[in-house]
Parts: sequence; C-alpha cells; structure tokens
Amino acid sequence: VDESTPPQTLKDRSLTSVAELIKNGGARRIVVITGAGLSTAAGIPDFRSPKTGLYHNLARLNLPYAECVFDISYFRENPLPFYMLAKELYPGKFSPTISHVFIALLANKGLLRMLFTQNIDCLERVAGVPGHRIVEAHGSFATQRCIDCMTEFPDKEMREHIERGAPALCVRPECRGLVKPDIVFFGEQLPSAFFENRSAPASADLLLVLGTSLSVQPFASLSIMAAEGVPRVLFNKEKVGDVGSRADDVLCLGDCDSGVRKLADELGWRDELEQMWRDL
Ligand code: CNA
Repeated sequence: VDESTPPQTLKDRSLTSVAELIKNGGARRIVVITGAGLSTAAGIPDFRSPKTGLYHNLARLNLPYAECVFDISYFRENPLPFYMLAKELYPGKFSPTISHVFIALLANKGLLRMLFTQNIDCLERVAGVPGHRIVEAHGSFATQRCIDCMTEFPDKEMREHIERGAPALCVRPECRGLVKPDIVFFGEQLPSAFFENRSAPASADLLLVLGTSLSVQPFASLSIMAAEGVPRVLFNKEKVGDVGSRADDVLCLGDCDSGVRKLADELGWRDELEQMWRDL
C-alpha cells in the first residue's frame, strides 16, 4: 500500500488507534489467528526460527527432511521421531504467555468472536479462552486414534506411551495399526470445526495476527478474508503474508508479548491482564 493512502477505519496505523477502536465499541467481533510464535516465550520452540526452531533441532535425528515428522507415510515407517516430538510438546509441561492470557481477556470482555490457532500445545485453553471460542485448526493432543481403522485410543494409556516414547498400537487385536494423536499431518484434512467457522474472519471487525509465519495453507488464507477496511494487526518478529499491504493494517514487529503489553497499556487493561496472568 502506498503509505499515503488514508485508513478507512483507523485514525492512523498505530496501536493507539486500534485501542481507540476497541474502546469506542467499533470492534466487538474480534478474530485472532495465531501460530507457534505465540508459544515460544513459554519455552516451546517454533518450526522455522533459525537455530532455535524445531526443524533445526530435528536435524540431529537424521531425518530425510525435517517436515517428515508430520508426514503420514513417514510416520507409518518410523513413528519414533513424532513420538519424541510429542513428548516434548505434550500439554501439561508449559504455562501460557501473557499473549495467551490477552486472548482470554478479550473473551472475558465478550469481544472475542473466534480464535483460530495452529498450535497443538493447548495453551489457549489453559489460559482460559473458552473451548467454544477456539478452533484448533491443526488438531490437538486431546484425542487420538488408529491410523488404519480410526478406532479411538484411551487418553490415559496414550499419555503413558508418549511419556515412554513408545508408539501405541490399536486396541483392536485384529488391527494393531499405529495410534496417532489427532494432530493434522501434511496432506490430512483439517478438523471440521475449521471449515464450519472459516467465514468468521469475513464478518470480523478487527483481526489480530500473532506469532505465525502464515506459511501453511489453508490456515494462512484466514488472514486475507477480513473485509476491506477491517483493521488487521500483526504482532510478529517479522512481516508475514500480505499483512501491511492494506491501508488499515498495523504492524507491531517484535516479540508478541511486548506488543500485546503495549496494546493493553493503550486500552488501560494492563493491570487486569497482569493480574489474570499471575492468577493462572
Ligand atoms: P512457524 O512457521 O514456526 O512461524 C512462527 C512465526 O512466529 C515466525 O514468523 C517467527 O518469526 C515468529 N515468532 C517466533 N517467536 C516469536 C515471538 N516471541 N514473538 C513474535 N513472533 C515470534 O509457525 P506457524 O505456527 O506459523 O507454522 C505453522 C505450524 C507450526 C503449525 O502447523 C503448528 O502446528 C506448528 N507448531 C506448533 C507449535 C505449538 O503448538 N506451540 C510449536 C511448533 C510448531
């Protein structure tokens, strides 16, 4: 966008104007879209950050290519790398960041229309975002099933298998297929909740994008579905997707916790936010 094109909705392309829009009731159907960068401050590596990303760390496993941990045909041959990764990411080991809590605060204030997350760490739920406001677009560790006959596998036993890094086999003796948590692998269909809620960004009055490289489709397409004139705010270390190309886009580059704290300051919500985070 030509920097001189005036925004339609915001006074200017700043967090102050975004906060004003929220405070004056102009944003009541906020859609949030997030990825691994939301959770790096919680100690969970993202995929693509150089040196610290999961793909970088997976190099020591001598995988033919890093993404194959999420490739179903590779998983059939060698489920161990995925189980190792699952052990590292398994819910219960990490605590939400202030940015996760900010999303919960939006929900508490009745302003969150929907959160779409690519994360599989469940930290949004732990932070207090209500389940019916979350679309876990790439699945979660909450359930698991056999990759051959799709029979569900019990949670408690799954936890034990993941703790031991030992792949679980189907409960049906005549099947004995491999069991995989309901995390979406490359080439797999996204959960139905994604498709059922996919139109939410189109009716949003504000879109917040936090900690994602917007490089995985169809998830990334959510960001372009916001209507023209609907502000899109990016909290990320780098510029991603086409956010920044529209006159009402606001870029807040850097770590998302600092950006979110800035926005909370502008909103006058900072103390409440920090209190909520401490009380978790
Ligand atoms: P990604 O491709 O690794 O991108 C992460 C983005 O976040 C990059 O643009 C980084 O620059 C940025 N970033 C990293 N740390 C911060 C920070 N503290 N503040 C602001 N920005 C930061 O991850 P995506 O989520 O975009 O890619 C999609 C994959 C990653 C999904 O399929 C996820 O399932 C998968 N994943 C999830 C987790 C998790 O559940 N926490 C961890 C690793 C990967």
